[in-house]
Amino acid sequence: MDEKLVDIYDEVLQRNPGEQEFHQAVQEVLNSLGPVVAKHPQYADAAVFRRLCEPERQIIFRVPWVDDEGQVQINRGFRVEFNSALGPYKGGLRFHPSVYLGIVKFLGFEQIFKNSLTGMPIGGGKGGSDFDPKGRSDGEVMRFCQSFMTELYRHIGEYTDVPAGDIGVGGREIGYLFGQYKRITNRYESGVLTGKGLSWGGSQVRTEATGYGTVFFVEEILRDRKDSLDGKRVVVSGSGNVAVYAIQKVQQLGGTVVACSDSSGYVVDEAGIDLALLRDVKEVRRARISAYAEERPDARLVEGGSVWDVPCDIALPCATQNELNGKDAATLARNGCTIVAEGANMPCTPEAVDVLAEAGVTFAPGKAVNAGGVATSALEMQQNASRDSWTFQHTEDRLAEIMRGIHERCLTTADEYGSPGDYSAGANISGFIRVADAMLALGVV
Ligand code: NDP
Ligand code: 2IT
Repeated sequence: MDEKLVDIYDEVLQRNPGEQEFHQAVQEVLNSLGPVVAKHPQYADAAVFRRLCEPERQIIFRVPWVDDEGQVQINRGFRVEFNSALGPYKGGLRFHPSVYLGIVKFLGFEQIFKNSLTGMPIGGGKGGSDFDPKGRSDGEVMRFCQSFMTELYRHIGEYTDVPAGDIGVGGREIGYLFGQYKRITNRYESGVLTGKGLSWGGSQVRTEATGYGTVFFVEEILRDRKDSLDGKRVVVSGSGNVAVYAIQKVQQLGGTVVACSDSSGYVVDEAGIDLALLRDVKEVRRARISAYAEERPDARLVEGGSVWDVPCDIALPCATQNELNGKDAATLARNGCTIVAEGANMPCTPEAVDVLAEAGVTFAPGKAVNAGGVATSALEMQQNASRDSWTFQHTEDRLAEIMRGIHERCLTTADEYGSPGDYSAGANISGFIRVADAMLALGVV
């Protein structure tokens, strides 16, 4: 890491004790920015690096609600409004028992650079709660969402902060959140949340966007090698929103997804994942991945172990942070995998990234690969602002064009700053420069 940046990183460690994921995300970005410090002293002079590491605003609140047994439950809610130089804060809400300030800050920090990289007018933020939706009834989820929004509503708005989904937050939760926002404010302010349903202000393709965008990015990597997805063996981790639509797009483009997972284990299905069955198990029944194996005689369920043990040409981690470690990376490389593209946020550990680089496996980071989700959220905001709605085809074409642009920007910037072919350097530097220039223009605020 550049000398000037080492001091900043040390300060981040001191000021944010115990927030391991946040430290990891900051370190990864600062590691890439050495050539920028050398080339553009104006950023350090205006303390842009230090300002970027300190969220503009952090909100932590109590979320009380009553469960189906009549018991009062207490969760903790978060919204970290990280940087608004490029537009209103934008980023998802995560409901998962592991959520604490360090996870929300890592995600909010990543979101600044990801959103910048899309070229769209959106700042970076993230929120969520340690609420665990697993095993909760619709009524419990609704009451939780209503209580969460009863505090959050005062901090958000179409020109202020625009949340969306993430782990544990999909169409059902966005519906309950929007309903409560509308009730409290007495405003049908469509642009306050994205990921809405199609009949009440949502955009075509938003549901599919992160998974589709991930695969569009991989297609671009392959196109550069004069190759395509046709006939490729792909392993996807997770079986949630991002995973399901990544699987669908790989299949549409002629690849075969031979394995996917959830937190209880993974399934191997050499004939290719049956997407209709997977969606029924995960989206309709909200069941465990074992239910898939029970209904597909040729599929094999593995509980424990790592989905990355399954040999593949392309690996798409689409579940959660730090789910692919150095050992997994070595296994993938040994089995002939040539591309690891992050559908999730920071799923590869730093050791995994190093191992992949040494083995010559192409690594594409989440802030570039999964940016199609938030980019399509920005398209949803555009449609809401103009009270328009576009067709599926038009919106998917826009998404594909945005992903091509991000891929191109990563490679051009990596070249320009002396790391040809390094997608991480390209994404971090390109994302940084756009937001840093805006911060310089807006003064010390
Ligand atoms: P979902 O809640 O729809 O699915 C999450 C999937 O990951 C589930 O299969 C879940 O398994 C698994 N998972 C979650 N946490 C863990 C864990 N701690 N250990 C093992 N498996 C886990 O979330 P999304 O698909 O929306 O999000 C997946 C990833 O993609 C996240 O990193 C998210 O930040 C990122 N992302 C999402 C975007 C979006 O538009 N939704 C946009 C950009 C990035 P189980 O059901 O067993 O918990
Ligand atoms: O990590 C992400 O980019 C998301 N969860 C999507 C954010 C959004 O505002 O659509």
